[in-house]
Amino acid sequence: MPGFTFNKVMKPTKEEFEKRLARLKKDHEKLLSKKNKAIKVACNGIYQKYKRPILTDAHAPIHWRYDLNYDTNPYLMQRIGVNAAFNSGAIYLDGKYLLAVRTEGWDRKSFFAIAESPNGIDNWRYWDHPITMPETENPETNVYDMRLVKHEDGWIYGIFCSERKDPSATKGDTSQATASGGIARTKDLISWERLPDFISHHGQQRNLVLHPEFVDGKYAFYTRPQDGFIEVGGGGGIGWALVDDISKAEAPHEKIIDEKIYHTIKELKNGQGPAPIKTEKGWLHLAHGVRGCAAGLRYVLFMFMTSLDDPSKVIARPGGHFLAPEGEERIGDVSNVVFTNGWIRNEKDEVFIYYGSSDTRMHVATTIVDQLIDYCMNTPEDGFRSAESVKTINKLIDKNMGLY
Ligand code: M1P
Repeated sequence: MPGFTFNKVMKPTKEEFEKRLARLKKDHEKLLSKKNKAIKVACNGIYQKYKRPILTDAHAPIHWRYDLNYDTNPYLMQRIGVNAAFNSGAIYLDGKYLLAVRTEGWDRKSFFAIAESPNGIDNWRYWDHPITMPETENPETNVYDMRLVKHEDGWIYGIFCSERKDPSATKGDTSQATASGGIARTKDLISWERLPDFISHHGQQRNLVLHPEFVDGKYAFYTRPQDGFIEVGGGGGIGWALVDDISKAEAPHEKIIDEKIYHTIKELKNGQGPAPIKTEKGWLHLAHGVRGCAAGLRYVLFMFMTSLDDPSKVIARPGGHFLAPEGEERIGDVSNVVFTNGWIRNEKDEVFIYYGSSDTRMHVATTIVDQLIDYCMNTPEDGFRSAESVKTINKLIDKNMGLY
């Protein structure tokens, strides 16, 4: 801690311990209560980014990390470390903005913890305990990226990735893993009922998302088949599957609704972000797209809109990225990544987009529903070739002639 050192050779006295603890608490409170301000310059007019991340490793409560008893921890050292706070599910309940934060420890394991803010932007405070998520009979090694969905059946669902070492990995392969869609439900975000994992016939299931309404009397899921043998769109992408019984969720059929495409921001992978937001013009979707480059993978966010009559039918596809990593966001444990699995629309139709940057910290960007609809319906589509991009720009320039 800057500006404070213990006596170099002696065990700290109780008084020194108390002094250091008081300083630790003061600094932590200062961090938690700091106001976050919108970035005024270089605004794209679509949303507002903010100066500071909303959550970092340092926001984790002191009592999660330090043994606060002088007798058992006289040096007041951290016993448990938090490495990162990112990719959070989000929900608006009783006027409170709540995040199910992917909290990653020094041991690389992620877990979920609820953080609460009065305004959705700053003053985030974790609840006393992280979520104790029940396990299935086949316990996973790691859980992450929860989508919180208030479903019309009355439950709040937490849909997340449940990862295990692949039992078919060859001896000595310590990396090969399986990823399934974990499903749990709750009424209060404290007590959770775990349901069996989602069964897909198309391999790994990260980025599984539950649609908030029944469709033809069934539960509808956005899936993530990335293999080449899916019916539509060959190369995989964001899928769609209907399920009769969520307590035995199995999808024999998945159809692609948003495919991966060569030389786009989603050339390598794409995945649904949070559950879509219903508007009078259609469902607003936020997703992530991944492409490869010399620096590694680049993750950006993009949007699309689907029909109210059929949420699996895309009606608007704005081209290119909606939100990309900038400045500090570009740097972290896994650099050049923005990822989202949570957003909130409040009663004033304001939208709070929560996104993780570089698998390290959490941010918010704010906008309104009307602007997101406008963005989806009026942003030109990707023409897939440079010549088409120039045609699109020229069209706008011609329209603007005499106006600048
Ligand atoms: O490291 C970047 C992201 O990688 C995974 O996302 P995807 O399966 O779409 O590639 C996830 O582990 C995600 O949490 C992470 O941010």
